[in-house]
Amino acid sequence: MAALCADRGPLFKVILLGEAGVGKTAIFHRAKDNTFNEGRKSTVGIDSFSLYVKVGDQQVTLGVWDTAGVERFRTITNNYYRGSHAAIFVYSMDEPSSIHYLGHWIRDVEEYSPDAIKILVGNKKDLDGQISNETIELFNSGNDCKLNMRTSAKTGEGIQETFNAIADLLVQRGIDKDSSPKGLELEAPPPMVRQWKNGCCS
Ligand SMILES: Nc1nc2c(ncn2[C@@H]2O[C@H](COP(=O)(O)OP(=O)(O)O)[C@@H](O)[C@H]2O)c(=O)[nH]1
Ligand SMILES: [Mg+2]
Repeated sequence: MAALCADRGPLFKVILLGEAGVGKTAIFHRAKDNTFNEGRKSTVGIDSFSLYVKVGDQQVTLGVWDTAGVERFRTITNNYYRGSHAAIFVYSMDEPSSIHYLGHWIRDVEEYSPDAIKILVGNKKDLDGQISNETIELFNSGNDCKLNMRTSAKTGEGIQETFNAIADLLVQRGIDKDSSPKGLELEAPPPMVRQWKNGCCS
């Protein structure tokens, strides 16, 4: 069962993965405080925040984690994966190699967090797409991804929909499933910064 946060429903750990430069941190900040900062310096370290989402009558908390740059050094720790309920695999719509490199993180998730739901996200939708739908579909079905989304952290398109859909999937899968988060995510998510409810941001 997912951990219960007082009044915030079950807590699900959601991790962002993908090559450096695809926009993980930009997605993180767009979801966290609705900002996009083109010149943001990449800081090294792991960062997280709590996102409150309503699925019908069910309040859930997504503890969202960003690698915050450590993927550059291939030093993502097992703790980052451990206990995650969903993994968002981000590639960049304008960089074909970025979808192929996702195989590396898919394998790590399958090894360290085999129960995590896999989500495929093509970011930088605002730029010219260079990856065919066939390639995306093939990757999606070949890796058993449950959602295949396109986002732009720059414009905000698709970000809220992605996290709402992840919350939907996690609730559907059954919040009483024996997949309680352990370790880091229980210590870390800071106080609430954002609440999305029935499709509205507040
Ligand atoms: N045009 C565009 N640029 C983006 C988007 N998301 C991120 N970027 C830019 O891509 C670069 C890498 O983003 P970042 O979030 O640091 O990627 P990360 O290494 O995966 O965390 C930065 O210059 C961002 O401003 C997007 O949706 N559209
Ligand atoms: Mg980053």
